[in-house]
Amino acid sequence: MTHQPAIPTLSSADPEIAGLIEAEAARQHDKIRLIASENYVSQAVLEATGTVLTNKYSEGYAGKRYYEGQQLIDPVELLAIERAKAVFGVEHANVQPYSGSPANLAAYLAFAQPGDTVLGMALPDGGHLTHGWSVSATGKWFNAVRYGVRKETGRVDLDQVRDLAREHRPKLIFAGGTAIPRTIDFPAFAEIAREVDAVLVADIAHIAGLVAGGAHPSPVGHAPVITTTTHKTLRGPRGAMILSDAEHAKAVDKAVFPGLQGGPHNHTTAAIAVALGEAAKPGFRDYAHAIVANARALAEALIERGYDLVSGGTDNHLLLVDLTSKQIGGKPAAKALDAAGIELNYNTVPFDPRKPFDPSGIRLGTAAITTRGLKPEHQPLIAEWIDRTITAAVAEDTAALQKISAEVRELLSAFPIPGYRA
Ligand code: DSN
Repeated sequence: MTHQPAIPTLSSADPEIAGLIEAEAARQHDKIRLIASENYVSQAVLEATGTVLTNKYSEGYAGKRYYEGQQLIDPVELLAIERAKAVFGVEHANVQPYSGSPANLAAYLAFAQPGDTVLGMALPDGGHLTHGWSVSATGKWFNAVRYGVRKETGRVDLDQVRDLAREHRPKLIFAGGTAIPRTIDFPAFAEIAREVDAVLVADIAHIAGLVAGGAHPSPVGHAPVITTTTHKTLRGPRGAMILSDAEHAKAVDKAVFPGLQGGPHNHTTAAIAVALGEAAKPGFRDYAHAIVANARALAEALIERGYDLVSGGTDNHLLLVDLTSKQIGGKPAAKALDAAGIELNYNTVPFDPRKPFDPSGIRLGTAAITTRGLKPEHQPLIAEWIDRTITAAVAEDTAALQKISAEVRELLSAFPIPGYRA
């Protein structure tokens, strides 16, 4: 049982850390990973992240660096850029943001001034902290106005977006978020942004792989600026990109460096290039559509068992379940599910009467289980395990959780993951 690629040198040099890494690889293998923002990267992506590229400083951009010795780093970054442009069909790509939050901060720095008004989705309704939520720097340094979802439908209230945009004339409008189970209407957002002369930023962190694989409409041609992480449905390393049209390219690059960041993480850039190479292959389209098919099947199976899904279902990789009718909070449910071998996160639901640290819901996603090879026919069993776990948690039956985790491990033993050899 070993981590892949194997880590023999680390095991003898630092057995304590190596032991934790080995145990984490086994844990990732033994659990059903339903965290909507996680995935399993390929062995090739894993190998690229563990290379000598981590030794190199490369502040600047290809051909204009502040350190010598970029003969091989420039082509790595240029390959990542060219692949990003080809996969998403955009005019410009910056592959240097360290992660999603810095990528979004760069959009503020590029197109707004502190104190300016910005419009983003409220965090409890499915937005992201960096879309202007109060505890984030973006909510403290900008005048953030927030839209949400309609109570009756659980879907983004575009009338509210339009009304707020007309009233507050934001400099930036964010479309996208972290807990949106439905298709994002980029053309409608674009029309609103055009009317009030705002820059529309599409944050596609969650759906980037679906967009790349044609399983969600693309924001290209609607949002001039697109931010995304690279490690969710896109199945790359932990990192981010900003994609844009030619008009906004210079401001984006200046905001990332020197505006916000120092040297790019070249090992990550290489791994992003590898992941984008994978996303360009025809099989990735099948993968993206399979993610959605699995999510739909899981949604149907949960609804059949009496679970309330925000918006009544899903169009993408993500399900948001309101557990109010099951007499359990999201947090105890998530903890019980983890004990039963099913890994997900507790989450607020729109109009949640409970607090964010003890909310009413759980969030599920199917990107990782699809990478593993699980299919729609497995989803009724996963829904059954979830239901049995919730029932056991309410009854405080810990023995039942252990039994479920053994059943989970048995199923998963037939579905290996990259990164671990059982
Ligand atoms: N933490 C990410 C997620 O889980 O959706 C967003 O930043």
